[in-house]
Amino acid sequence: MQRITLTQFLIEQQRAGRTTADLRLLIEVVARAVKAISVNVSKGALAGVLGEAGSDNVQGEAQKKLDVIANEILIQANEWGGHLAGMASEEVEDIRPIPREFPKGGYLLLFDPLDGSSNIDVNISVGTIFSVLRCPEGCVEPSEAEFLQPGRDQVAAGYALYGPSTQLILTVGDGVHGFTLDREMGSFIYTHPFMTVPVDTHEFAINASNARFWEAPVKRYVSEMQEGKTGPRGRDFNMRWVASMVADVHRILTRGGVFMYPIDEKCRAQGGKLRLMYEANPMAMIVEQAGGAATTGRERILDVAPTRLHQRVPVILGSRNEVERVTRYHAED
Ligand code: FBP
Repeated sequence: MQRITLTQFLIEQQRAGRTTADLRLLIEVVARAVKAISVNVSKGALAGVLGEAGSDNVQGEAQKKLDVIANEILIQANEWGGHLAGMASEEVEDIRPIPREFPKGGYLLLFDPLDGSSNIDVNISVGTIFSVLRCPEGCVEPSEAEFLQPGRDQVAAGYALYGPSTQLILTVGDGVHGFTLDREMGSFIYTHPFMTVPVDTHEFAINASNARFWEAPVKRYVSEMQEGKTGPRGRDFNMRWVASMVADVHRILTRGGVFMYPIDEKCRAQGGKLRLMYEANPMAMIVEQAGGAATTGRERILDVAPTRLHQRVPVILGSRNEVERVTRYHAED
């Protein structure tokens, strides 16, 4: 089979009118940054990049050295790129304007530079998640308000998975496509066309150590699966939890499943655990584009009206029939 690179794929998308030249070039800049992050992640202790950075991020979480390195790599690459009006990062409190010395573009980029930070020092897969929005017409100096657009207005979303191989998973609104980094060529090769999430599954992912804090609908849903054949579901289920959202979602894109980080008594005050703008929204767009579903338990994630840049939301996503079932349990509650 002829090997197609990410560049060739994106040019084909542009020729078919499914993306603009600027969006294509923006995605290429993000892909280049991902390659540089992949090199740092894979070097680990050899490059002295493991462990704490000695600083906290806007969420009050201790930053890992790789959180800071990945954040800097993405910011430097994209502020120079010329396709953005502004950026927002999990690691930075306010939006990041494009410095005056660089040309500006019509897009807004939001990202979680290194997802799954708790797994970095134990050599388990981590990732980068990104979301692309249009900057409102006529706005040259966007403020936080311009970024607060519902997820359904994303023009592109993707994630990189730094695992045994480095992969880039992408949607520009025409299905979900996967690329694998060929380290010798230094190029992403098109390896997973039109990824789809099976509508049914026997696998669920949730941090079960929070069970005592869950709301009744989630307790009901999970206990029915744990009862397996002997319970109302009449079949057995298996559980997986990597604690890197990117790795858990990638497994679901590859073989199905349902991922849950629901609201519970532990995270209710902050509205949830995962961040809407650069974790939930991009993953929800990808999962929906792959035929799956994504809700907060009560609302479609892509319809949530954002109110703050770093707001958190409950997340339930994956195989459509399971997401619809647990969402129905919330409605029945
Ligand atoms: P960050 O690492 O970007 O802060 O992401 C949050 C996250 O690590 C997700 O990737 C993952 O799904 C979740 O938190 C794990 O939570 P927990 O530690 O409760 O299992």
